[in-house]
Amino acid sequence: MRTAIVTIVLLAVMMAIGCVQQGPTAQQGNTVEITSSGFSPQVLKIKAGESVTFVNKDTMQHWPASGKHPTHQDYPEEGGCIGSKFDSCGGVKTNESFSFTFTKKGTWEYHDHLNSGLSGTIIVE
Ligand SMILES: [Cu+2]
Repeated sequence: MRTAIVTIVLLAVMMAIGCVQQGPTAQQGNTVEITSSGFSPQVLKIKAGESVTFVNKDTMQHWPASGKHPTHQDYPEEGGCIGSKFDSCGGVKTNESFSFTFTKKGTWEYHDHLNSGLSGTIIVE
């Protein structure tokens, strides 16, 4: 009985430590905010396999998509709606977000398809 309790407590402690260690990486949160002045940060460096969440903090809709306008094929993965798979496939509304997982290494420029003057870069290492 006592051994069982000790085992359970040990397991709980190990799980807690596991969570603490995983926390910073799991919740590192590669986030790009979109405001009326554009994407922030302008350049974001991540590792292959990580995802980036684009959060719209503006009152207008924004459409993150691979550069370059109008072909949108810089990011070399097929899919999406206007060229590359790196494409929110529509305007992201206020306080909504779009997440994309980057598996290809490289320097990827993207833009707001609804306002092609706004752009940013994701560097995947
Ligand atoms: Cu475009």
